[in-house]
Amino acid sequence: MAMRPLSEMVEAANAAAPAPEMNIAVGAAAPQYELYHFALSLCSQKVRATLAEAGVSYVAHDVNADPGNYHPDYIRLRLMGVEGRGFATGYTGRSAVGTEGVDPLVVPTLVDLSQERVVIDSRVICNHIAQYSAPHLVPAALEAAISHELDIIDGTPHVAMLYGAHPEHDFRPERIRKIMPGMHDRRIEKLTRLMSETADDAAVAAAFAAKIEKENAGRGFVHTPEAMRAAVGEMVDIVAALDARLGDGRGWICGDQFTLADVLWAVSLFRMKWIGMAWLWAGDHPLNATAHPRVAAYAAQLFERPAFGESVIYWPGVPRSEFVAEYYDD
Ligand SMILES: N[C@@H](CCC(=O)N[C@@H](CS)C(=O)NCC(=O)O)C(=O)O
Repeated sequence: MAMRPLSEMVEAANAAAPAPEMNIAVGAAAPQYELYHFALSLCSQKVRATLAEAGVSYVAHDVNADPGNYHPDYIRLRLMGVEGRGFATGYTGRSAVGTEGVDPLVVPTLVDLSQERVVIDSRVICNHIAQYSAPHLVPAALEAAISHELDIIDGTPHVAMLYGAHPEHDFRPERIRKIMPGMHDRRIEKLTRLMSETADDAAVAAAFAAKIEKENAGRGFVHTPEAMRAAVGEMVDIVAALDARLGDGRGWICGDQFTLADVLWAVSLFRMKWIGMAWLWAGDHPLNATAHPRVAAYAAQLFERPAFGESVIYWPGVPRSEFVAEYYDD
């Protein structure tokens, strides 16, 4: 089959956005990128925060108003960014492409309009933005240190924290505790229906099949108490180790310069707070007794950044949780 031009595929994906009233043009200049994202998605937040720190103009399309509800035109566009990497079919509670594979039915997806290129995976996307729009976020001398931090952030089991409960202490926001039971089953049902409707496109059908396999594995993971306990234990260790690295009095995580690693730590730490895990650094909790004041101070400094506020905390459609109520007046 002849390849359609990218501009046509972008147009089709844009027309398929389920909530066009949530399309947002950011910045006054001509857009450099089109971003397909979801307000609450952690990986989307990483990209929006990087774009905000880079100060570039782009158009954001919220494609995932109803998780599991992916339009074939969005999937076709995303598949152009896969570049031979294998699909993720297992589940470890994290979403790093490097270790898990590519999930063809997720956000974020970035289109670089001048390069006519589709870029997927938040880590690759953020590096792409920094390389072409904000080189100060990845200074050459700090490249290895930044990459090490990105490995840690990407390997943090945030997905497990959202979809699964610790068997003894479900610390998550009330609304999350209410909606998550049965979520994997509902998604599998919806995905199976969508797959049957797109059986004539083998590439899209293969994407649905991989996603269904991954959702099945996810259901198994969150219902395995030892897996959930271990994932929470990993979170505790990650924050303790972050506190230790901050121990030499450095201003930012890679030294005295604010970098991409700080942008992404901001998103990761805010998610921990949002989900009800600020005790990871406050301590005095049945799952973590130890306070980590350096992480507390680092997080506070990151959350105050205007670019972070506009792209994450106050981005339209980001639901509030009782654990971040202090950021909102009403
Ligand atoms: N490694 C990918 C992972 C993407 C990913 O897992 N996205 C999640 C949100 S952070 C998602 O879209 N979940 C919704 C779904 O599975 O339908 C990235 O960083 O972009």
